[in-house]
Amino acid sequence: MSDDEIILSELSDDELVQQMHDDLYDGLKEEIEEGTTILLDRGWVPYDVLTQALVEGMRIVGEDFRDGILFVPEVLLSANAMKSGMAILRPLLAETGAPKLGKMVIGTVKGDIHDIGKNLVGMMMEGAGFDVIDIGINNAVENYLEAIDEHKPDIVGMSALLTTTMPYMKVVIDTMKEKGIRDDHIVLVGGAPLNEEFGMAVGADAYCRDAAVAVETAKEFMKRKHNSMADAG
Ligand code: B1M
Repeated sequence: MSDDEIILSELSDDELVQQMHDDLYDGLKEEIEEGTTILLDRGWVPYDVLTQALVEGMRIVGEDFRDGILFVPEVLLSANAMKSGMAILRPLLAETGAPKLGKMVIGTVKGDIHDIGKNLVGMMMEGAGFDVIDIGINNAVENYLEAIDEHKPDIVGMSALLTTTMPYMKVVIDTMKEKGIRDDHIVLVGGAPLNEEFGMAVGADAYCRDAAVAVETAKEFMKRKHNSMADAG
């Protein structure tokens, strides 16, 4: 061991979180796993580890990617490190024993391979009591239709991280309309380049800024759905 090697377990919480931002930036998978475990052992709730250590670290990576300081291969390493931290948190976030609230099919749209945000939304939805069917990345409309047909979800979720792929959400929603199934499902959309106005313009039920908002929005729409079913009955 070199003299200047950092022992993660000897850092204070604040120092460790800062170090995890650096380690995520450097794509250090094992260090991210270790940091995640240390914070949990210190009594941090999984959601705080996720948002303060991992998501914030990825935000910093995103800035330097945008500014041309980091490039795809480096960002891929950061993404892999982030995913390994998320893998530790997933069972903790997903198995809360919450009563079943409904079913969601979620996927990233055609042309887009970003999946960290989608995975995070899926994890948080599971934790809130939704069954989540994740159809992965780069989904053509046919994939959504097949999954809808097979799983009969209450909610269809779409993710897009690129300005070039987000318009594809409209293709999916328009096709659902053509097939006469649009109103059978709650359609939620999300991803960094989207906003409320875009969500409305493509015909979604709601735009969700982040995973926590996705959970709250899904719960709210499920409540409305149950109320309208009760009124109809
Ligand atoms: Co990409 N990339 N990338 N990238 N990448 C962005 C999106 C970019 C903003 C970076 C930048 O320039 N600042 C930029 C897009 C610019 C634009 O379109 N305006 C960009 C680009 C340009 C590209 C490539 C074109 C680069 C190239 O090849 N030259 C290429 C495209 C590949 C493709 O998809 N066809 C590309 C590739 C990659 C990697 C493969 C290296 C990697 C992806 C790895 C992976 O996902 N497995 C990657 C990454 C990691 C990023 C950044 C840095 C981080 C994205 C991320 O994971 N964020 C990103 C920069 C940024 O977003 N600021 C960037 C963390 C995650 C937790 O946040 O995904 O926003 P996010 O999810 C949030 C919310 O948005 C929301 O909730 C989530 C959690 O709170 N949400 C939903 C997301 N989906 C939802 C769905 C819902 C609800 C809420 O459904 C109901």
